[in-house]
Amino acid sequence: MIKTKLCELLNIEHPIIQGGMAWIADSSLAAAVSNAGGLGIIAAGNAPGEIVREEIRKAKRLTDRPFGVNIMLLSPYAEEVAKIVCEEKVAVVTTGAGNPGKYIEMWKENNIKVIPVVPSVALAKRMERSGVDAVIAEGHESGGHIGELTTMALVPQVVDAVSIPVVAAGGIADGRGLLAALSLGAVGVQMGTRFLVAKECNVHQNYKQRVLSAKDIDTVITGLSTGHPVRSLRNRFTRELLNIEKQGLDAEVFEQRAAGSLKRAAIDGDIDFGSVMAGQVSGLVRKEQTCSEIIEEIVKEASDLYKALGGMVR
Ligand code: TUI
Repeated sequence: MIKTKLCELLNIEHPIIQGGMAWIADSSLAAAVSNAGGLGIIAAGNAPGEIVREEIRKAKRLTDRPFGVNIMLLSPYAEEVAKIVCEEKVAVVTTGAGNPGKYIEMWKENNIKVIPVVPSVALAKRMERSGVDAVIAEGHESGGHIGELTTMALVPQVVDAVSIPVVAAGGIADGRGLLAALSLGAVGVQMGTRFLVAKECNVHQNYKQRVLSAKDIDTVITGLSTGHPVRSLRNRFTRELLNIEKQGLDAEVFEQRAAGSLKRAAIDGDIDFGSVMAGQVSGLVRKEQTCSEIIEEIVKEASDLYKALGGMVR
């Protein structure tokens, strides 16, 4: 057993949050993670509010434990989803890809626990001043939309800069990662890639297999030149995007080419011409397991390792 402030804050058994993966993290995955004692998250992504409401209601039928909704702030529907989580009395909101400042008061008035993803110390401090409950410090190793700093460098700097709990994300997929995160001063971890291959995850089987067979060096970053860097597994689609960037074509051509690409891979299973977003830990993720097996294995690995280290350090 590993008990931290995060377990108390969110009323969960294990200090593990599932990452909010657009087009991937639905009510089935979120409820499975919550039923396994972690915090499951439904990703709103670019979905209209009513679709998200339906997923929230499905999750409530699948679990009586707390779960959360991730709001992707670049979405045209972010504002309506921000209101719907209040109407549906969701326990936790996480945010990504922007500053959620203008919604925080409304969420806190509705007793929602608010945990934004931050890529920097500056945003972590701003979020603390706005009254959030915790922050997720997400490193460059993550899949999807990424910041510049690595988890190893970012997490302890955020821990030193704020007094609220800090969750570590990016490059974490097993018990070693969980224990390392706790050593950096985090109160828990958020993991996306490991849960992407969970049995209860409805992402297309081609996507799962691509992650399961990935090597350490298979991820690549596109979009650095447009200001929206995204990490995904190298394929014909990323080669084409990088070519557009190399030719110095304008951001509009790039965005047009990228639009709909995550859905193409995650729903349609087109892993050649779609965007297979995944973290650098893809090479570490080797088997499809239930969410319960994943969480139990990680917690056991971290606590066994902690005991073994206790014998080594004098
Ligand atoms: O949000 C993510 N990961 C994502 S979102 C996503 S959907 C998407 N698809 C294509 C292009 C863009 C998004 C896929 N993966 N992770 C959390 C995260 N948030 N990473 C970095 C940030 C972040 C960046 C800047 C958070 C706040 C921020 O603030 C800037 C500001 O306005 O101060």
